[in-house]
Amino acid sequence: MGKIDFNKIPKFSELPVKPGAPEGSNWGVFGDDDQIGCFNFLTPEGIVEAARLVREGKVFRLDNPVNYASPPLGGRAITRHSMVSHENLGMLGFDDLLDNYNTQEGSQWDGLKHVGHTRLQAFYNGATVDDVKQNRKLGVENWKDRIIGRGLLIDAFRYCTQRGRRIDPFQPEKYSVEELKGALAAQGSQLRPGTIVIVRTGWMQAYFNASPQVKQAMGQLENVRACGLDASREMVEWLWDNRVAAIGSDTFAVEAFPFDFQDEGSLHIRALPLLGLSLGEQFNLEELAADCARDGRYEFMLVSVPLHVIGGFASPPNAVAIK
Ligand code: UVW
Repeated sequence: MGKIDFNKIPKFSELPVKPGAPEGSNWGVFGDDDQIGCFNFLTPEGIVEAARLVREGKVFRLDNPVNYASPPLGGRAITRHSMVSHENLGMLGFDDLLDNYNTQEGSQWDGLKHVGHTRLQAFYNGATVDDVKQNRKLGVENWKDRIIGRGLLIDAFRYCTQRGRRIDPFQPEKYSVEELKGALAAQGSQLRPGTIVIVRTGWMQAYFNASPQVKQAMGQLENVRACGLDASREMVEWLWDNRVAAIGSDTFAVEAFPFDFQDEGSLHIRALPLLGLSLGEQFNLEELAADCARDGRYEFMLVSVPLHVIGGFASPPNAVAIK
């Protein structure tokens, strides 16, 4: 894919552009060999623009520490951190060992290999199950230097609760496109092509304040309850037509959970295999959101450097917002 001309990217209503591609898919838009999907919207020019948003040198880490959720949500493995000593070599030196580490144990970007289209048995851009299992396509190594650009926080929780909506983050309550637009307008923020959108739903704050019993229960997938984005066609149309590069959030699955894993209307299916739009989950947005509310500036430079794992299915974001 050469230099991107945003004006030539088809609208959602014009998709699909490739004969035989599924409805609601952008397969082929970035080329038949493309492996990064909507991260194509992040460009060198966009990085330069994003760098201009750095004015005070304030840095906010967006991922939680490994093992922040104890136990990890939904049955994912517990990472065992131990030490390797080099004292036997006459050196006062140590290494880490991380055993049993699941790249989705906590804060994470869902990679484009993470979820495919079950009925079609296909992943983004038509990659096959074998392509994915044999590490031929769509691994997170394709993102190794791609997730840098303009970030924009949409504090949907703040906006909605200030207007009187009572939200229980531990219920599968949904934020609509209209509410996201309302929050943007209230913040004075604008979506621009090539933005990494980060939505604060209030879930992470609720988790931090939850009792040990509630946290223990959410170690099992059947007990996880989480608010999130409405997974409607209108939502993905809005994201695509605004050339959103990725959508992160402070909730469990970006979309409200539970959702039916077979449901082709879920955001996991509409976004990952059909649009190559990565979902960022369990981000910690609390300090960033407080700062944005304080200074009224909701945009920043976002730098996220995923693990450089060939064939990886997902990655912790290793992300910072810089203002
Ligand atoms: C789920 O829906 C289980 O979310 P994830 O993307 O973490 O698999």
